[in-house]
Amino acid sequence: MFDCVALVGATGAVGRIVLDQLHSRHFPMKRLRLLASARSAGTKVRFGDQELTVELLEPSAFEGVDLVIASTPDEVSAEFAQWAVDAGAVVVDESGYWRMDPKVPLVIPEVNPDAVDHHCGIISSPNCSTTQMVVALAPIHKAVGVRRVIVSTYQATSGAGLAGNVELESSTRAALDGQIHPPETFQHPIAFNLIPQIGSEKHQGYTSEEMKMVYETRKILGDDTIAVCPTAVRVPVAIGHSESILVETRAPLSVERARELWNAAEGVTVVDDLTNRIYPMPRDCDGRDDVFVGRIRQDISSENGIAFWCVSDNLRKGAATNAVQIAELLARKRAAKQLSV
Ligand code: 11C
Repeated sequence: MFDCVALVGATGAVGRIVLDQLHSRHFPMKRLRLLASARSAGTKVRFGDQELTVELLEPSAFEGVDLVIASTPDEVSAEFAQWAVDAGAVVVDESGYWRMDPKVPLVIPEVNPDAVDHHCGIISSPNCSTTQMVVALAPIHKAVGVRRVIVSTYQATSGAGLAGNVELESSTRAALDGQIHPPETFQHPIAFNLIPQIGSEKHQGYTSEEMKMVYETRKILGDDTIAVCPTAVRVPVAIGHSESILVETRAPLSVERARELWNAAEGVTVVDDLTNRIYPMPRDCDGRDDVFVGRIRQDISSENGIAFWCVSDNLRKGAATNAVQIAELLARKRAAKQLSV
C-alpha cells in the first residue's frame, strides 16, 4: 500500500487512462494527488466518487509522495523526475527521456519484471510501438532466440497525444469538404494519407521513433545482438498501433509452436483465422489491455522466420496500462518486503 501517489500529466490522453485504471484496478494507495503544468493546475478531475483538483507541478509538490506515475513530454520529465526522487519518491515514467539511461530499468512487467529491483528512483515504461512488439517477441526469444526483426508500424494518431486525434478529425473533415487542413501536429495532412515519418531524423536515415524500437527492444530483452530494422508510419486511425513483423529466430520455430507460445504468454491474445477473416484490427483492440497477434505464418522467403501481425491499444498497453502494471509490481514487492520484516 502506498501512502500517497502523484499522477503527473493527469489531463493528457494517457493520464486520463492511468486515472481510470488506478480506480478500476483498485490500486493500493491511501491518497492520490494530481500534478500538472500551470496551464492545467486548478482543473477539477473526477476520480471515482471524488473530485480532485490538479495541483501545480513544482519541486515542493512531491513532499510526502511515495510513488509517482508520469505521462509527460520528455523535457518535463527531465526536469521534475529528480525533484520527486530527491523527495524520496519512486517515479514510473512514460516519457522517452530516461529510457536508455543505464541506471534506469526499462520495464514490461510480463517480460522483465525483475528489472524493477535495480533502480535509483526512476523506472521507465517503453515507447508504445516497442512495448507491443516486445510483448509478442519475448516468448519467442525465450524459447528459440530472436536473431533479427523487420517491422513496419501503422501508428495511430493518438500516439501524438490529444492533439493528434484533433488533427485527424479536422484533417478528415477538411478533406471531405475538398479542403486541406494545414497540418500542425503531423508533417503532412493525415486524412486519407500515410506518413512514413514518426519523430525526427535520428540515425542513418532512421527516425527517432524507429531507433527507439531498436535500442529499447535490446535493453528490455537484455540482448544487444538482436538486429531490428524498423519503418514507422503514421496512419489515419485514432487508437491502436498495428505492426507487420517478421522475426528471424536462432533455432527453427513452426507456426504451431509459435501459436502455442503466444497462447501461453501473459498479456498476449491470439486472433488468427484467415479463412474466417479473423485477425486483430485496431477498432477491435481499442480499450483493451492485451497485445493481439494474428496472421501467423512461416516466412516463405528465408529459413527460421515467422511473419505475424500485431495490434495493441497504444494508450493502454503501449502507455497507461504498462505504467500502472509497473506500479502494481512495485506495490506487490513492497507488500512482500513488509511481510518479511
Ligand atoms: C507515437 N510512439 O506513436 C509515439 C509516441 O517515446 O513515448 C510515444 C513517444 C514515446 O507517436
